[in-house]
Amino acid sequence: MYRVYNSVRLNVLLLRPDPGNERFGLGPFFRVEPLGLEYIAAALLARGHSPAIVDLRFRRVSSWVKRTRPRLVGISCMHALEYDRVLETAREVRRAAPDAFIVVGGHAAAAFPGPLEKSEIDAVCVDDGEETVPALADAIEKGRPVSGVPALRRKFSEGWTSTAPLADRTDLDAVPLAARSLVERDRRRYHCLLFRPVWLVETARGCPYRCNFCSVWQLYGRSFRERSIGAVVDDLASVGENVFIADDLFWNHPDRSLALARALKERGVKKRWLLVQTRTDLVCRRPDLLEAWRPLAKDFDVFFGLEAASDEGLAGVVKDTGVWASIEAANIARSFGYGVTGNFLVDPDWDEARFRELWDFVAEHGFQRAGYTILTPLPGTELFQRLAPVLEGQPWFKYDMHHVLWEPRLGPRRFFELYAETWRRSILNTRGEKKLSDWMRQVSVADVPYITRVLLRTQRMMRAEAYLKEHHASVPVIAHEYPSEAAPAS
Ligand code: B12
Repeated sequence: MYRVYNSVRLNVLLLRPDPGNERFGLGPFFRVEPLGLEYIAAALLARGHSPAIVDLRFRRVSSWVKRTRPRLVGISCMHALEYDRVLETAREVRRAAPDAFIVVGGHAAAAFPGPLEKSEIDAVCVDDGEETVPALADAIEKGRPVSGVPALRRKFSEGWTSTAPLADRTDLDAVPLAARSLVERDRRRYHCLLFRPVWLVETARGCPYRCNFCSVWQLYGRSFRERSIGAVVDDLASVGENVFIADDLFWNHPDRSLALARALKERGVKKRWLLVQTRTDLVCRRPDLLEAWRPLAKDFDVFFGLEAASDEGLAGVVKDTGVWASIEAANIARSFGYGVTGNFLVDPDWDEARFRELWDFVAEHGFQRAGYTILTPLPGTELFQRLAPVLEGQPWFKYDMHHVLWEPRLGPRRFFELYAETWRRSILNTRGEKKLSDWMRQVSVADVPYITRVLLRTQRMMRAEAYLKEHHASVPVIAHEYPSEAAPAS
């Protein structure tokens, strides 16, 4: 545990950039707090430093640089689609604070730092940030060389080099609680579809499975780490009533999951809404976990990586289970009163028959609440390495799993017509089974304008032309919009 200092030592500004591309996919409906930065901020506070967190989806960077006068600036890069926007943010910081040290970290930065090794950035963190960022702040404050700080790619006169790795994977209990107070000013802006405000909570990190499209297990070497039950109970007891659990694989450790459910009940924790992500085969093996957890929230959604409508499709992405599990897990979850949602992958290699197979599967098993992403080789995966020559020159904003990075087998027009038709069969199509008016009945009057805006935005996923327009773009189309209600409060 860290020593607690009495005096403030270094001003550190932690930035969550605007991803620049939330035109498709989950971005518009899921806007969540920068939890990784909040854990780093808690580690900095425990070492006597003075961190501020600024979410650039709602605020402007230059005024916050002026206000906080940081000597160290950390920028998060969670998704590969954000690389260019992160570089742009670093340039803005550099202009406003020429002497600040700029470090980038977060999932995509750690999994594949190459695109960030540019002159505007000083270092990239290639592991979790709770140990590295405070060590970096200490080094900068004391004028010690950065080469002694672990888990960095760092810029030096002749290029970029790596510092020593962390001795061990960071113990998640080293920083038991995130510094949530640093983002409270934006709390009302964090939402997941109908639920607002929303809190993001992490109980465990990593995944031991090996799906070939996922960069998480490849970054963490298939490890799985847990926060202690006491820390999770304290955290869940302190946050509000709508909670998205960030864990890559919830319920992975059954005994601990049962013990956690018991401890939460004893503490009297009950939420309005909970969302967890997990695997279908795990639910089939252990329905008792779902039974134990269900009373902990009024509405409880479970998100499955459904991926494919056939065993062959699942084998193709190394899912290590069959479609029988998708069907059975959905039945089990529904029988306990869970909302079943999930995601299917659409492969640019598909012919028409594969689309129809997916539509039939969705209709037969009632998966209309699922979403659809295009199979995309994400940096940090073996798939990406293998396809690197084909991917050369594609702009990063296209790595949002709603673009294709090479010509699809059916040609772009037909492919996107069928992809848009796939989305039209989802619950998000306001011209489909669930109309805009049905959505409105589920929200408070005050939330009607905002839900209408989000839903209208998602309708572009049902229009082939919207995808085709971007498919032909070879340079990033970066629109910097602020939601009208959230004029930058800087
Ligand atoms: C929450 C989440 C989201 C949320 C919110 C994201 C947001 N816009 O704020 C939503 C649901 C919107 C989302 C959307 C998408 N997501 Co997402 N998401 C996650 C998830 C599940 C959890 C992240 C998290 O908060 N973890 C908990 C915190 C505590 O951990 P952390 O963020 O990793 O932070 C630690 C370190 O990374 C590091 N760190 C973090 N920031 C910084 C900064 C500095 C300076 C330093 C030094 C260190 C550092 O230290 C932190 C503390 O240890 C991750 C899974 C994952 N394991 O990363 C996927 C993940 C990041 N998402 C992914 C993907 C693919 C997407 C989508 C494309 C999916 C889709 N279907 O559309 C969209 C893209 C949206 C968009 N257009 O921007 C992939 C990214 C793959 C890649 N290489 O690009 C991941 C890894 C999931 C996966 N299994 O593949 N996502």
